[in-house]
Amino acid sequence: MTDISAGEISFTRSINTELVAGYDLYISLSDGRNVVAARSLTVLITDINFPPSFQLPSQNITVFEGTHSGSSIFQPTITDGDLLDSHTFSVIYYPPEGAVYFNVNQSTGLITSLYDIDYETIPFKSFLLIISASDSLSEDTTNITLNIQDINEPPVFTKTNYSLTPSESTGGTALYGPFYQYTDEDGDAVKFSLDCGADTGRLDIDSSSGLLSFSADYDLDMVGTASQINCNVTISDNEYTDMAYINITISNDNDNAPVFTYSIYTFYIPVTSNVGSIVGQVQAIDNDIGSYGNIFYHIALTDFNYGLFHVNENGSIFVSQSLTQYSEGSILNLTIYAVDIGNRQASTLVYIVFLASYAAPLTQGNGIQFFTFFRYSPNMAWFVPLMCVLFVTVCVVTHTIYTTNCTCLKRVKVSLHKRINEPIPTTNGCLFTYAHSDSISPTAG
Ligand SMILES: [Ca+2]
Ligand SMILES: [Ca+2]
Ligand SMILES: [Ca+2]
Ligand SMILES: [Ca+2]
Repeated sequence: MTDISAGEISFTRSINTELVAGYDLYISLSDGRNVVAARSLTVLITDINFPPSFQLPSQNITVFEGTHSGSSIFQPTITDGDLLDSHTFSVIYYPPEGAVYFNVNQSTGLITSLYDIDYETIPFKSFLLIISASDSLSEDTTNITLNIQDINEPPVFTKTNYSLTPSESTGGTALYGPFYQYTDEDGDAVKFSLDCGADTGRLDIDSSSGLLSFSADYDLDMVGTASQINCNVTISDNEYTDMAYINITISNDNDNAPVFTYSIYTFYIPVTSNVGSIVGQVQAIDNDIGSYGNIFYHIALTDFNYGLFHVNENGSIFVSQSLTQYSEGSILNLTIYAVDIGNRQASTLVYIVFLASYAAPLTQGNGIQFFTFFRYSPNMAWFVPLMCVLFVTVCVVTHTIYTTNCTCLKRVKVSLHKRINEPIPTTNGCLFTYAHSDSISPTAG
């Protein structure tokens, strides 16, 4: 623009950011009536400022999870024709929370992290940074989008030693544990697997929960069954694994009730058995190892014959009261119980048969007691009367012979004074010869 009266030429605006190297000015002069032809004036502008310029107007940058605080993320590239120009960078964040996590260096434009980047906890997965660079005369901007990239992190046991104390049990029984403590930052579902060495087949593991169960009957009462199993348990997110240790101590359970060797016992004793004498012995077996296998015998209080007998700790039955009120051949019965300390029990029936005469009691219950000739009641029924009949018969015969001989002697004495030297026939055929003396001697007739 010119000053119309003086013809002075001046700037109408700043040429600090002028990018045109020169202008031709065409100047004409007028007195109000005539105008002379215009002359040109060329104005050259020196030392033009070249503005800064980002290489790309926008870029997408991946920021991996796990990037540590202070790490360099991205350096935007800027060009400036004025090689000596320095630039100042500024940034606007979208969302504004980006300022918490990222920084743009004012002098260099370098983007760095201000935080350990954790995909799972960072509230936004993408940030837009509008970065401006200025050489104090001009500026340029670029849009940098930072995308947070998840990475898989390994599952980790936060507790690595576990112990379980299940009782022996049947196959399929859950052990209700262990209650694992582990993390997977990604929230991945982990899979469990188990290695118990030679005992691996004894346990099943639920691959999703890690809970254990017996794969088959686990019976500590079987000889050679271990009461301790040590296992490694592994979790996997399909890429990474971690391991923990399980110590399993199986405790003995009272899983066996006593069982009597025989369901019925029969013992034979005389009614004259003394108090305290043994009747016989019953026996039960409990397959549990340890104290659960200990057996106690007793006769129920409600048993009709309770009080007549008692049973000791090894199953031997004894007479507690006089039994003479019972008749020979009669039978009493008892119910004897075998109980373990867990109150599991069994019972057996005992018949006590009263013999007519004493026979040594059998101390071992063999269930069926085999009879001897004298123990078998029917034998006694005919044997005793037969003996009586034989005895009477012998007595009668002896008596008859004796009395016959005496009769002969009496008759001889009576006739002695009447008949001398005359043979005397006897009723049973005996013949006496009278001698001249007083003596008499019988002869066979
Ligand atoms: Ca993971
Ligand atoms: Ca992750
Ligand atoms: Ca038992
Ligand atoms: Ca047991």
